[in-house]
Amino acid sequence: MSEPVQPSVLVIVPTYNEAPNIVAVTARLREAVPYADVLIADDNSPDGTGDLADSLAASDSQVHVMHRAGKAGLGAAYLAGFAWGLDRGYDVLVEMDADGSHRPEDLPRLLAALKDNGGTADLVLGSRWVPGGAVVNWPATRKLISRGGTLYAKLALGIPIRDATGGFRAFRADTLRGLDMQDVASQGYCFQIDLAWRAVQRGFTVVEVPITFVEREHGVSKMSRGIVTEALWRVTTWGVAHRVARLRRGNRATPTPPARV
Ligand SMILES: Nc1nc2c(ncn2[C@@H]2O[C@H](COP(=O)(O)OP(=O)(O)OP(=O)(O)O)[C@@H](O)[C@H]2O)c(=O)[nH]1
Ligand SMILES: [Mg+2]
Repeated sequence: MSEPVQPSVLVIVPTYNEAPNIVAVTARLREAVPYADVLIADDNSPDGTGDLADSLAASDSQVHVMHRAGKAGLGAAYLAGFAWGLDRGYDVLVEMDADGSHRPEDLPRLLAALKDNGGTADLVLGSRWVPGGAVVNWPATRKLISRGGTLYAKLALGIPIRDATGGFRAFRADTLRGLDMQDVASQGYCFQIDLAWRAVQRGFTVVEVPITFVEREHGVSKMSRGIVTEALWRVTTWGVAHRVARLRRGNRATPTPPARV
């Protein structure tokens, strides 16, 4: 029997002011999964991240750089990165932060869970909140926001996912094509919830693989109150719309049962 063909993988790393991190994280990534290509999607970082990315690309043909005009949010950078990768025919597209929170050394386990590699998943989520998952160096408030955010998404949308806001993920190209992303407007954490929710709604198999998330050591977080508010607002809106649609469908399909006394 012939050996299975290795899928082509593109790891998209969005950056905004990640000069202290981008060189080391790219080196770790190239070592952890040497056959994967890397696309650094930089939003014209004032700290020179884009120049560092260019120098990495100059010495490594598997590293690519997308220079974007200015800070437009994580979601927009990923959408542009996905389009770049799908145009070039990659089989698998990966999301990974540049700040070291997502350990490149965990990526082989994420990739192994995909259908392309004999696993079952159309989409793999690196998960902090499944057995074996962990968070290192997070204050209690961050844990609360992350767990609370996922719990809220679970209750509002009914998605069976333990870590809906994480951003270390591997998508099959077919999965991404099936998500109808042209109307995705979400930006921060909400972008991650949005994509996971679309995948579940469309019947894709979503698998969570435990990861250890390490709080950034260098640089500044882009987390803001606005990002949390956006997630709360959008998830609530989707949850209400989803329930209304279900009620309408239910009312059409089955007659109302007689009231029990
Ligand atoms: N291209 C681009 N990348 C961004 C933007 N905002 C954040 N990023 C990148 O997205 C990744 C995640 O952002 P972080 O600032 O680490 O946000 P976070 O992980 O939610 O927050 P921390 O846990 O505090 O690090 C990092 O690689 C950032 O550089 C943006 O507007 N444009
Ligand atoms: Mg981070």
